[in-house]
Amino acid sequence: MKRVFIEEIKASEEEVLLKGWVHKINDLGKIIFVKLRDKSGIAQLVCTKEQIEDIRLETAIEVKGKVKENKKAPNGIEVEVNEIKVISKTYYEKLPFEINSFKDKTALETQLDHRTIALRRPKIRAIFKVQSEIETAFKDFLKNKKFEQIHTAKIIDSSTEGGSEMFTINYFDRRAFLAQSPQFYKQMMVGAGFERVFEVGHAYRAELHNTWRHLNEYVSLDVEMGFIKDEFELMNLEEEFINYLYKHLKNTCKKELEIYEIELTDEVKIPRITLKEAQEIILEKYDKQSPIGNIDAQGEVLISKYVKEKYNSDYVFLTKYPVAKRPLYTMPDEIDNTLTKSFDLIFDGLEITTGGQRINDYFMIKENIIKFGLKPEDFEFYTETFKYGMPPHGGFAIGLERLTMKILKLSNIREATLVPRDMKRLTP
Ligand code: AMO
Repeated sequence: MKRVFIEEIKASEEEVLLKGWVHKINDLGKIIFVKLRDKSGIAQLVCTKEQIEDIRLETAIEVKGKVKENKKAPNGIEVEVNEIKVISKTYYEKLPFEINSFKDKTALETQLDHRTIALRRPKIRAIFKVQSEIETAFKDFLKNKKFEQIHTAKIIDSSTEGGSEMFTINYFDRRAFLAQSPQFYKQMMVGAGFERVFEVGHAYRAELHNTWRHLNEYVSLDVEMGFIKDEFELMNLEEEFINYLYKHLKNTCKKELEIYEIELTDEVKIPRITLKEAQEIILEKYDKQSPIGNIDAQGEVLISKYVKEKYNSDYVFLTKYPVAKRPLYTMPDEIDNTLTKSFDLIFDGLEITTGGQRINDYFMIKENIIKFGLKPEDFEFYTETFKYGMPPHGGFAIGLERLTMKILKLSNIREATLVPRDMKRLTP
C-alpha cells in the first residue's frame, strides 16, 4: 500500500496508509481521537485503547485505516484505525513547550533553543513554506526575464560594502573574510557576458547590534542587470517582482496566509520619494530630525506611515542617497554629483532593499577606490572586467528574512530564520 499525505486523503478512498507524528490524544474513554500530523496537515484518527498503548505525543507512527466522513472532524474526514505501528519511539521526559496548542506564549528565545521542536508547530512551519515560495517566485520571475542564476564565493579577500562589519577567517596562512554581499562578483558576471544574473545566497555581517531586524547571517536575494538606462529601470523591475510575488503567494500559500490573517493587495504601486524629501516630511510632519544623509529605524517607520496615509501604499522607494553614504561602486548622479543613482525600498517601516546603478567606467571606478582611501591594485580582480567594455549596469538586493517577516507581519527577524545567527546564538 502506498503512503498518502494527509492533504491528499479523499472521502471516496476505502483504506489509506498514513505516516506522521502524534499531535494530540483526546481520550474519551471508549473511543480515543488521535490527531496525526504530517508535513501536509492534520488528520483525525479514531482508535481504541489497545491501539494507542505504545504511543504518546510526538511518537512517529504508521497507520492503516478506513476513511469515513464526519462533519465535525478536520476537513470533514476521519480515519477509523485498523492498525497502528510505532516507527520511532520518543525519549523525552517533558516537552519543552506545547506543540499542539493554538496559543503560543513561549518566549522566542526558548523556541529558538529548541528550534526543531518549535518547527513542529504548523503555524511556525508555515513561515518557511512562505519563505520557500518567495524564493521560488524570485527565481521564476527573473528566469522569465532572461536572468541566470549564479553562485559566487563567500570566502573573499576584501570588503564590498565598506565599514568594518566583516567576519575574518583564517584561510591557510592568510586572512580572509566572509562575504557581506555578492556585490563585486554579480557585477563582474554582468561584464563577463551573462548580462543578467541573480543569486540566492548567504551574506555575513559582523554587526554589533542585537535587534529585531538584524542577523549576522542572512539570505540575500541579489539581482544585477546590464545595459540599463538608469536606476528607475531597476525600481520598475523590483516593483514588478513584488506584484508577481503577491500573485504567486496567493496561489501557493493560501493556507499559510490565512493562518497569519494576511490579505495581500491585488496591485502594488510604489511611490518614489527622494531621501531629502523624505527627511523633510519626517521633520515637518513628525518633528523628527534624521541623521545626515540617511534615515534611521524610526524614520523608516514614520515615512511608511506617511505613504500609507497619502498613497495607501505599504512600500516606498527612497532615491538619490548622497555619495558620502553609499559604497564605492555607486554611480553618482549626473545632475547633482553629491548624490547617487541609488535607492532603498522601505516596506511597512523596514528597509528591505538597497540598489542602484553602478559605476561602469574603468577610470572612474579606480578613482573612486582611491577616493575611498583604498589601493586600486587590491581591487584588480574586480576592475579588470571594466577594461573590456563594461555596460551600464545596476541591481539590488532583498533580505529574504526581512521580506518574509514583513509579509507575515512578524515582529522579530529571527522568527523568519530557520537557524538564526546573532551575536549570542551559534547553536542550534
Ligand atoms: P545592503 O547592505 O543594504 O546592500 O543590504 C541589502 C539588504 O539586505 C538585507 N540586510 C540584512 N538583513 C538582515 N540582517 C542584516 N544584518 C542585514 N543587512 C542587510 C536588508 C538590506 O536592505 N550590495 C548591496 C545591494 C545592492 O546594491 O545590490 C547591499 O548589500 O534587507
